[in-house]
Amino acid sequence: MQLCGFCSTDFSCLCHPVSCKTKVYPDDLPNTSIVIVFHNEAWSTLLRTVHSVINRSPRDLLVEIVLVDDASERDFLKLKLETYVQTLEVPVKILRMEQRSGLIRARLRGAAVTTGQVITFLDAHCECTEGWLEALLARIREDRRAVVCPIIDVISDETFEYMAGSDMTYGGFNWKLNFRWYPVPQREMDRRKGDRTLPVRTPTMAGGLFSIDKTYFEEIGSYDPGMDIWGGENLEMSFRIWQCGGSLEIVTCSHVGHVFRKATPYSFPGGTGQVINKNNRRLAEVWMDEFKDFFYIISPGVMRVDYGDVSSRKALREALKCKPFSWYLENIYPDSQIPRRYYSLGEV
Ligand code: LR7
Ligand code: MN
Repeated sequence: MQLCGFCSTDFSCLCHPVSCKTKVYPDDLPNTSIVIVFHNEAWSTLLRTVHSVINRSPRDLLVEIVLVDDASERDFLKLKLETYVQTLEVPVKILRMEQRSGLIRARLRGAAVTTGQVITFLDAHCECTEGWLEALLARIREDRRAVVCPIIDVISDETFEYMAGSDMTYGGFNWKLNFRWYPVPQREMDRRKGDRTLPVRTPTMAGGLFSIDKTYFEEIGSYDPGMDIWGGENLEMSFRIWQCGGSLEIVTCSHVGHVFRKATPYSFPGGTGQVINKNNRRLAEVWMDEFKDFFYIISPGVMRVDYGDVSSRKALREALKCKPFSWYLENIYPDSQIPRRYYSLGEV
């Protein structure tokens, strides 16, 4: 049952399943560092993110906030930002990439300096709600190999108003390797015996907002540092977590808002298509086995893109003794549009 209380300014009264509000979490939750990477972010949205983290997280669970500036060109993100964060009651570290590297390598840099037990990644234009953090950390306390995402609520990019997201969608992808939201299938409702406060096992994540045990993040191969700028890292990590023995979940009692923008506000050095295709090829080559052919047939142009050297990622897969992609499709994403068994590919 859902209870959608009346509310005006207090974000704790979003549309939660009733028992999220009455949940009691253990006293000994792991603590976390927050990593936020940004390139040319607006002052207001960046600070809305930082202040909501500080105001809506229990102080003892919050070790620090790590801001990684991916070579922004806006003046106010330099000295002005450094001076401002010194006034905050939580330690804030600011790191600067020497050159534009993209969100993947910027997150790796941020993660490397964290000292918390858990790393929590956020985009630079978010708003955390009351209780967001406890729910995520409690699940990691139960199982350090659970990688957990909040429900992502929608912040309008025109009015900046806050709208609750749904607990009935989860992450998938299509043959072009685009991340997409799909309805949570019946099997997942059955597994949770109708209790919508239990985490939803999701085949993929959107990528920007999640918590992961720090040592597990390192063990499971953090990120592919060969990926540039934007895109693909979310599917790469999703496949890797599932295929290598972890689980990826949406914790429905945790809500974080995100500004969904209609257009990308920054440039893609090298060209948007080129960058995304390269990242996608890297993940297809390493994780998708023969199923990569579906991607190549749907997007033949991708074959011309040079994806560099993936031997160290293949070695990682070997070392972690990860399962094949067919296992993932059968067990984690049986509702995928990709046929799990086929005789031949191509046109008749
Ligand atoms: O070159 C760059 N350097 C950066 O530091 C490009 C981006 N960034 C920063 C940027 O300032 C932002 O803070 O990286 C963060 C993410 O970039 P966005 O906000 O432009 O990405 P997005 O919200 O459009 O895209 C989603 O998919 C991305 C794929 O690479 C990342 O995983 C994003 O984190 C991810 N965002 C979310 O999951 C929020 C929910 C959106 C959905 C669905
Ligand atoms: Mn974003």
